[in-house]
Amino acid sequence: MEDYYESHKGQVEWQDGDYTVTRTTVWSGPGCHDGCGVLYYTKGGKLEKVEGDPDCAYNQGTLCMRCLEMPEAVNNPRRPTRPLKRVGERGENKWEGITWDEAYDIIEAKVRSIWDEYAPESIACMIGTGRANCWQVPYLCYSAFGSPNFCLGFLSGESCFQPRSAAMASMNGDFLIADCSQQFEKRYDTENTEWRVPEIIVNWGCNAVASNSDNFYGGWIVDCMQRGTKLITVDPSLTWLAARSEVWLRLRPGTDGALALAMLNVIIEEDLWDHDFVENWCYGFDELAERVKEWTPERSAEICWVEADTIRAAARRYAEAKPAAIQWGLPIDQAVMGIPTAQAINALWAITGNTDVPGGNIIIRNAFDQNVSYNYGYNNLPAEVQAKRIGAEYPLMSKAGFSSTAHSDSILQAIETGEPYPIRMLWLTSTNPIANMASDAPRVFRAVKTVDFVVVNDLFLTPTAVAFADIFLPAAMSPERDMQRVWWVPLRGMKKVVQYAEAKSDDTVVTELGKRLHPENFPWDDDKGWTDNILRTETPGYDGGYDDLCNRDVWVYPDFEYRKHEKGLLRPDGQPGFNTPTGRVELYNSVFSLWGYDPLPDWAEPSCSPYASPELYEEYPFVLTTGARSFEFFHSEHRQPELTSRELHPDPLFEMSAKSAAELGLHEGDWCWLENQRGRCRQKLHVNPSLDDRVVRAEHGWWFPEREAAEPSLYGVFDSNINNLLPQCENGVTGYGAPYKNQLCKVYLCTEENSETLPSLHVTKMGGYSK
Ligand SMILES: Nc1nc2c(c(=O)[nH]1)N[C@H]1C(S)=C(S)[C@@H](COP(=O)(O)OP(=O)(O)OC[C@H]3O[C@@H](n4cnc5c(=O)[nH]c(N)nc54)[C@H](O)[C@@H]3O)O[C@H]1N2
Ligand SMILES: Nc1nc2c(c(=O)[nH]1)N[C@H]1C(S)=C(S)[C@@H](COP(=O)(O)OP(=O)(O)OC[C@H]3O[C@@H](n4cnc5c(=O)[nH]c(N)nc54)[C@H](O)[C@@H]3O)O[C@H]1N2
Ligand code: SF4
Ligand SMILES: [Mo]
Repeated sequence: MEDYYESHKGQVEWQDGDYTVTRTTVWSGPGCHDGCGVLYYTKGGKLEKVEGDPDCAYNQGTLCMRCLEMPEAVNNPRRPTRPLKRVGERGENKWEGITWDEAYDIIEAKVRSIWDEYAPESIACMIGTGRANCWQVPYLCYSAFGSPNFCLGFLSGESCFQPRSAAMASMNGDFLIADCSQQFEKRYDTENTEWRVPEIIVNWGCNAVASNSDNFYGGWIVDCMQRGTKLITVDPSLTWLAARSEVWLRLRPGTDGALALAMLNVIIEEDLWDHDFVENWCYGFDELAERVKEWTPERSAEICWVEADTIRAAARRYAEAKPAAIQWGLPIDQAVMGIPTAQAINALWAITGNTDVPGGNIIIRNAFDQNVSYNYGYNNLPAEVQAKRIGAEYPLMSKAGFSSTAHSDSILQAIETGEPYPIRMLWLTSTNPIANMASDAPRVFRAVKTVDFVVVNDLFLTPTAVAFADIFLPAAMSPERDMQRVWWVPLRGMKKVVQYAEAKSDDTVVTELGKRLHPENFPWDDDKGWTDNILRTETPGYDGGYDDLCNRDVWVYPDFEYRKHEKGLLRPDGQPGFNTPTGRVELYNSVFSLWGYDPLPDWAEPSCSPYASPELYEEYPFVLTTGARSFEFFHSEHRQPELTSRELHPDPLFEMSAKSAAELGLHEGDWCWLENQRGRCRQKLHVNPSLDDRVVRAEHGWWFPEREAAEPSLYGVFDSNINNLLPQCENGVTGYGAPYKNQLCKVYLCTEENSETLPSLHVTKMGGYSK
């Protein structure tokens, strides 16, 4: 077999018997945050097989199951073939097939009437996470509709990577990620790169082998382990990585901030910090030291349900290892204290001298300084329209370019109250909020029903599409798209190899609609033309266009330097230092103090917890964490019964310890109700012997494409929806962070009597939950 791949080295396309083989990059949909190198095998206009590209340094021939099974999704009989117009009531699932031109006519007329009768900002555009439309839809919002209101699909507190990003950007002037050599095409070759194997990697609330989150491929951690790296894992559950760790910190969900503060305490009290880096490159160390004094391991041990000596051991091991990297995940964001927790963890790698060193946490930007993201096209908006962005009152969100989305919870409130102004139209691309993204699904269900006009652009008819869409637009999948892909490195080409019915790519839809509304902002002909434009005008370090990237390079790695702060590579003025007001890593955050926020890391109890709400805890005696990623699913995707993913994971699962299950008389596989003061849902019990007896871990994103689409069923979307139990609009003072991973619940067996009214009926027809 090796000869086969050797013989095609350097080729972008070849024949293998009846198959045409194309070397390119995959990127949603179906979704994922990553862009692995693939070989697509097509025959007779159909995708038949996908292999990992052994020559691509990113994934080195490996693939997750979801890419291996991609033909099942691409050729899935449930995919809508053409644009649809709603003919019945919302929720009746009655549609008429229309042409793309008819769909654009209807949308254009609606947009123009909103422009005339209200204002462009009454249109809001939302997307899901990290898929191949995260610059296209912002551009549509700002540069075609003329609205500043772009955000994720009701993601409460923007709590997916944005809290961590905003904390990092304000402390360091840049983003940092764990260094597993991913920025070098030569990868683990320590003779020819400056990279060093991390002595320790901390998996902090991140199960990267399942999630591959934020363009970090989990397999890299395993590659490092094979080269000697030891692990520390911070997770309530004994994950695959936790089980292979030197230290496992089984903390109570929602207490990461308290743990990080205690680790800082140990490192400072025991003089394990890097004096050279702190004295030369950090600002506010004394204030930080003063703040963490009270955070003794004993104090945090009580809060976190982890032994004080284990906290000490982890702090010492991390601080003494050289180099050491922290790979952190979503639970940091998904807490009301998300921002201060991220500050604390960032301080850990700063004071131990692991900032931008080989094998530490490196400063990374997009390849060739390409800067198209959530802010792409924002400058086409007049200043007075920018000022109307919903959420502009949160300076961390709206000032200094740390992030440029509207505030999702405030958009929900604007829909509900008409304040500060009404939202008349919603554009939803690649998001299925009532199945998944919204933390309070029933509340969002009721709110979106009241919006005058809703467009849903998706791969499948989802519960969101059936419940709200006036127009549905069928989206092209990954092998049906011509575009480019960047998120950190490398820069990658994406080449179309098949066409499904009338589906169109997100780039094509945005271009065609944009040309009707603001042609001056869309000076390219089509998707390839747009990609060409981005490569030639927004990617200063790259010398090619679409054709060079897709047909010559496939992927390109820019040069990479460590210790950029020493070399004057970070600041616009070319001086050494970090791109912050003080030029240093701000342990004491000077812009936070300017805006009236606490400049130092801190922690407080989640509002629903054994200690903050003891009366609730009496009734709901489990701490509930939700949404840990599985290998089979990407959020609400891959639930179609034709997919191997669904075959291997047919039912929604929640986990509790064997002891707790026994005490409640429950057994593996029992269908149970999970319930709290807000609502309930049913999932199947999977005993997880590693959990603390007081903790329950439940899945998110469940709907059942095989069930009735029309309401009240709505594909059973509320029946097993853990987001019946979560609040919306409970955010940190910065607007960031939400308690997705720290709630309370009780658990009881499903019986015929207590299952008479299922949640989907209760929510869709009886106005139930989240009152
Ligand atoms: N297969 C798959 N991959 C995905 C996704 C998917 O749906 N499926 N989603 C993508 C998205 S958008 C994201 S944001 C990432 C998220 O991916 P990750 O950052 O890995 O986050 P999670 O999987 O939510 O949780 C990681 C681990 O945190 C543990 N945990 C739960 N609560 C807490 C807590 O309070 N503190 C700590 N320290 N740990 C806790 C869980 O037990 C779990 O093992 O994954 C991305 N990748
Ligand atoms: N309880 C709980 N809830 C959570 C989480 C949790 O941990 N716990 N995690 C939260 C997080 S971090 C996130 S990021 C959100 C994610 O939420 P979303 O990103 O909104 O994920 P989905 O609900 O799966 O919706 C994505 C939709 O996009 C479609 N799609 C995929 N690729 C494409 C494409 O290329 N083009 C188009 N047009 N459509 C496409 C899919 O078919 C799917 O219907 O969920 C959040 N919800
Ligand atoms: S990380 Fe996994 S699912 Fe994502 S692109 Fe790579 S192989 Fe596919
Ligand atoms: Mo996310």
